Amino acid sequence: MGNNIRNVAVLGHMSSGKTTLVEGLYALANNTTMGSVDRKNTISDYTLEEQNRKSSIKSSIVPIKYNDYKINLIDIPGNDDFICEAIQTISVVKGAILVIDAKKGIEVETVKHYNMLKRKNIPTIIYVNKMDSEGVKFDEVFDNISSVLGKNAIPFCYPMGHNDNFDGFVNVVELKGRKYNGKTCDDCEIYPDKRAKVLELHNKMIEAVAESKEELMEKFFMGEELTRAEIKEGLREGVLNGSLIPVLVGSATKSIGLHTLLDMVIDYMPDPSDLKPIVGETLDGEVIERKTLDEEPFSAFIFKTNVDAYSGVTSIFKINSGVVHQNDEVYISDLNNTLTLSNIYTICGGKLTQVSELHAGDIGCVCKVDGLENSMTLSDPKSKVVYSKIEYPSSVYFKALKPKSKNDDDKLSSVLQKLKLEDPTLSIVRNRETKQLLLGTLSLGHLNYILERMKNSYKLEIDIEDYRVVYRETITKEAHGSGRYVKQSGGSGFYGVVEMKFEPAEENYFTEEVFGGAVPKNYFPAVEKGFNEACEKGLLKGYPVIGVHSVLLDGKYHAVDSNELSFKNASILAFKDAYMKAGPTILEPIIEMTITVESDLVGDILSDLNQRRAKIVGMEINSMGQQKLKALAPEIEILEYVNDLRSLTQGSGYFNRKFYGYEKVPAYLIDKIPENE
Ligand SMILES: Nc1nc2c(ncn2[C@@H]2O[C@H](COP(=O)(O)OP(=O)(O)OP(=O)(O)O)[C@@H](O)[C@H]2O)c(=O)[nH]1
Ligand SMILES: [Mg+2]
Repeated sequence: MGNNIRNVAVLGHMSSGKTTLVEGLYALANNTTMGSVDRKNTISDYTLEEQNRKSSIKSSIVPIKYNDYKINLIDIPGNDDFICEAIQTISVVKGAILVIDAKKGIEVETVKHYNMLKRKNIPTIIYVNKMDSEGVKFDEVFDNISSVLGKNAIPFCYPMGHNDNFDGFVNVVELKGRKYNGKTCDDCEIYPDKRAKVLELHNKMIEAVAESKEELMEKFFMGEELTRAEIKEGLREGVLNGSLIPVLVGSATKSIGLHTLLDMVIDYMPDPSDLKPIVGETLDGEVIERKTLDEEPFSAFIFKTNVDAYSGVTSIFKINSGVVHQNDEVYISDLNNTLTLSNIYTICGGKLTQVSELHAGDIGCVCKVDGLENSMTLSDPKSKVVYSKIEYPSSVYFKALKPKSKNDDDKLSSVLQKLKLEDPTLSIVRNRETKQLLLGTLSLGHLNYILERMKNSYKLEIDIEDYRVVYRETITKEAHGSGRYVKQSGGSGFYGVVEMKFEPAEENYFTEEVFGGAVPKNYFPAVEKGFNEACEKGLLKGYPVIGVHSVLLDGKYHAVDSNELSFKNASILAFKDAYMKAGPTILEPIIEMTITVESDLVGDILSDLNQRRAKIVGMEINSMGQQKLKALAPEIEILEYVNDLRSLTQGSGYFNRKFYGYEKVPAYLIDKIPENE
């Protein structure tokens, strides 16, 4: 069974027609009527939020049977806010269809998805969709593809149609015409006006195949014809090793080019015998390989999780090796435990079907199994293995969340934890200083989706507000202070007197230079405690104070009335006495950003960063020819940066952020900094 399974991701820019294409392929395979995104009845876009937007948010698995093959199509959202879905799917598939809108050509997300596929060496077929749209000129679209994605792209199909009307195409490999009959396509003659062009493309293709192998090259130059089997084998090798990218044409809404696409998926996408074994580790960290064959011990990788308010958590896995049966016990190293999979399912859009077993290479899922999370490996307890985890981009857009109803605080935390199971790019931070609950997302659009989801599925209404940047205070020069905490009016009293010095340092710390026991040793910890307490709230704006070395120089004590509290309070008073003399100032958090943009946009990006008081600390070109800038920027200046960067780069630029440290706020801005509440 394993050899007859293909897992194929369907990627491409928003609105290029991926969901429609998957819908068309499903209808063709099952001989049913296809649903439509606009009528909100597709298999893939089954959630309320997707139907509201008429655009995919979650990737959907849509298995189809075609000839003797099972093809698990995975429809990916084109929207970059949900890039997590593409990352997860690309981590398990071994083939991809990249959909391009013929009217628009290559768009930002086409390039992003293409680069992701290239990095993982995933064989790819390009499907130029919407060829039925008015005014489409395929030759121009093709030039655009070759100039942006490279010369590897080769037309395996060429459109036909009189008077610019697209009504079919030629399979350039087989030199067969396919004509649309109003419902589907039938074989036909190649239109006379296309013959010369198609032959030229066919011959170029043969030449490319001949060049790939010496024996074929000889045959070619001897004037012998290559056999169909040799041509196909040559093309197949080229597609598998990434040196060829077949370009097909069609229309998903009219079901043009779909049979040919499926045939090519089967002919040119790798079957498990083409694949290198999947590399994992034993529990001792030794490298171990698993072939995607039923005979191997069972292992599977959870690449995706769906959370539903009613049906709970669905953990979706790809079986990397072996077979799994209902009630099998599996080992999970993250839990250091075994679990029994009482029920296993296949999944199609939002629908699960219970099955008794699942085979190597297939995709399946389990429901409501506590403890399972994305990136966990399930394996045969007698043959344990662990696969490496998926890496995600980190959140770059933070907002503070506040439930509209006060009673919903606990609910909010638990719903966020659930949504994070589904989407690991979210981050949830409770800031102890500001008491705000922060949600980190990839963008405003991503945040809005999460809010909509909370409202629709969990009846949770949330207000958002900017998060408060957490400033610090420090001193810039040395100053002395005295503290005297003395109360001696009857009963047991207080007596603590200290002389202290405060000076700028890397971090807060305390030392003493007391001479001759002026302050007994046993009170030093109390003085230090007082210093630490005083640092919790600076006198300038009430922010914590960092970077101060305090030195206890001298003092006085009383044999009866002195105690720890007296010295602690005296120390606080000394700090207060010295603070304003020590040139106090405000420090702001600095974020280190790594920004990746197309090289021609660097000028705009730099001038924008300049206005944000950012310092550029590194610039390099990455392997894709893009500029990678490293910048240090005040956090307050980049709260909305992700949205601004997207508009400056039409969506092609992206960045990562991490906390770098604190730096002094320029004097002219200190007044604008709010008092700490
Ligand atoms: N004319 C024409 N329109 C199409 C074709 N394929 C899709 N569309 C339309 O294009 C729009 C977007 O189609 P979708 O299938 O939702 O596109 P998608 O790539 O899944 O978009 P996202 O999920 O947002 O990434 C819909 O209105 C479709 O009806 C086609 O072949 N021809
Ligand atoms: Mg879609």
